[in-house]
Amino acid sequence: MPQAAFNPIPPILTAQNPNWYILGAGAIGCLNAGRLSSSGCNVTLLMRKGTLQTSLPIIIDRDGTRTTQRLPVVTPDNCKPISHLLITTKAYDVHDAVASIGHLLRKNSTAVLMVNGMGIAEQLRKDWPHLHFYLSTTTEGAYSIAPQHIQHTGQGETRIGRQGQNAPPPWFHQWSRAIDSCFWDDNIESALWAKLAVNCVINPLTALHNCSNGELGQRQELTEHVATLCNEVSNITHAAGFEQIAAALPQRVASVIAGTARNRSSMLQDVEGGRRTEIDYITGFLLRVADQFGIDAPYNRALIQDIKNNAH
Ligand code: KPL
Repeated sequence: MPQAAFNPIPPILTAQNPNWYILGAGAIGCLNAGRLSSSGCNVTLLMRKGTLQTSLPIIIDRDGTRTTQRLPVVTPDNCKPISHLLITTKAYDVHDAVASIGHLLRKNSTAVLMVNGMGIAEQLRKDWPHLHFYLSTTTEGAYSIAPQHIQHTGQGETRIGRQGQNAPPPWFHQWSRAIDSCFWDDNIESALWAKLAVNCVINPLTALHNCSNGELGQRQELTEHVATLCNEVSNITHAAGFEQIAAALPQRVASVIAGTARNRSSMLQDVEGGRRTEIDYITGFLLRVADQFGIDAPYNRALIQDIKNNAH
């Protein structure tokens, strides 16, 4: 495979170009660590206590080309104070992972949360009220082949925002240069909900029926499940105040199914890999909102139970 190697000279730290610590070196963490680093950002991987390596190669395969970059590694025991953090762990690991580095975070440290599902930011804001949290959602296609070795399967879009902040912070300029299709979104809650609604339909169905995203649009018994689920998710979405997202949901789901037809959803990959799924932060979050509005959601309730019975 053709190789492209990057060995950037460490850049000077400024408010526009701070040192980014990556918490969660899975597919999305490595993809963004690699891109930020190759565009000249200082990037350090934050690994678990006990990690002995002081640097690790990040390998990204894309369209038959391999890019390898060696990035510095620190652990919570030997890390300097953190001013800028990117969180890319599994949803259910976020809280403990942040707690493990809590002593390194400073008043007003910046943390970008790029995690599947919803409901995590509220908890983080409660427990670390002094941090500046930014929320992010991405449609990048990437999966891990081995630790820190990822396959980048599809160019997606990354949106970042912070409630009540219209203009991006100084560091965002560097991100928009480093990451293709990376946008500042002054309505990030809507972007997160739009992604959540799609994930509520595609992820549990593909995980339960062990099928690719595309099969949801092809097999008749599955297209019926998709329609029923879209209807229920759309009602809850409407009640939560996202009327446009609710109205467009069936078309949006159909277009994601077509656009990612050969993908296996992240939830199906978790089930196949014997890992815990993120269902509590996807369907589970949706059901908590349904309860607030007194909406019956029998189909979603059955799905979450099936996933927990069969896959956890
Ligand atoms: O986000 C996804 C996921 O798998 O988690 C979709 C959009 C369904 C693509 O597979």
